[in-house]
Amino acid sequence: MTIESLRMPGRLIEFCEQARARIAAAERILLAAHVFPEPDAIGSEAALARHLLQQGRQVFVCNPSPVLDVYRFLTDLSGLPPEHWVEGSDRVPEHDLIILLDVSDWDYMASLGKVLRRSPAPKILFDHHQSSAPAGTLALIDPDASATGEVLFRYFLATGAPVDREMAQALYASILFDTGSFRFRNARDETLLIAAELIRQGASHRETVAKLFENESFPRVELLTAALARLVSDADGRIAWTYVTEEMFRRTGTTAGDADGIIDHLMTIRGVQIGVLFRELPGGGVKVTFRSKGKPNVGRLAGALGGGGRPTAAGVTLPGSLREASNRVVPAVRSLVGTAVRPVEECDVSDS
Ligand SMILES: [Mn+2]
Repeated sequence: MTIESLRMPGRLIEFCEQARARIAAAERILLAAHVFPEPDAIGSEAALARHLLQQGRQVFVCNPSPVLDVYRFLTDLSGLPPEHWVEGSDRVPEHDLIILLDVSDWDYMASLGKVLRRSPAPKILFDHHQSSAPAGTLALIDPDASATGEVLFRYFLATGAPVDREMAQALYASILFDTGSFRFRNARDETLLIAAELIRQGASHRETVAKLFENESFPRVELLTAALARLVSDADGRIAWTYVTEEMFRRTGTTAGDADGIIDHLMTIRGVQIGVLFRELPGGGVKVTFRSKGKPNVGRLAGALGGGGRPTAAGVTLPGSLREASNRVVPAVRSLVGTAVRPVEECDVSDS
């Protein structure tokens, strides 16, 4: 298999033609991703921003929540001045085209989603989640792709767009992050082929690993320590779950996004099929993140709760307290791994 032999389905060719037409007709292009943007979202934004700058477009990136400092190296790759990376829904830059990355659901964009949804500008979407595109969006969704970065690379390949060293670096970070350093099952032969091509184009594997996985701040590790101190082994070891409270964020000087990655530690435990992380959100409500090693479909579970995601990685934001969220979610996870639902009292959380 060579990079030239990557599947080029008819829908990709058709998408590329229409996307190019929409981009050609737009002067000011706005890129946006989901809440708590992580390296797949940010790396995709950076690579696409750079591509659009090379096409002489004016580009802004507007995310629902801030980019964490540890991921700033990705925004630097975009070639955009820092003031072109904005957040929140208060001052959405003027635009005549919106390109959504790594998100197919307005609800997963907090208040920014409400604003962008109402915008009369045409919309394009690149995503890899098992989901359907919002109405009126020209979408390229490949649920088999490991990352949105992989979907974008195919777009660049199909349109003959040059991928420079910075774009390669940003896309490599997308893929490395969303495959868990090629550990998850979404790391297919084509993923590795694309990763190899990105290295050939100048991406550094070692540098990306160091920046993504050997770059924790002390407060983040303190938060991890607090979360692991509350770790619960459930359903005879098939479920591992824990939680982070507002108090833990305050005490360690971290924010909700700093809890990203904690769930990966739960999945390192032998016998665990599903990991669940609850995090209290500053504005109220609880973000619940699910991981599965394969068989139990947490995407369906999250969907039933009003969220979404892939079979092995999904999430939902629930209203109410941590206790209410865990009382609702833990029994549902237990039934997913085939254990009888126990009384809710047993899955209570406490801050003591
Ligand atoms: Mn992704």
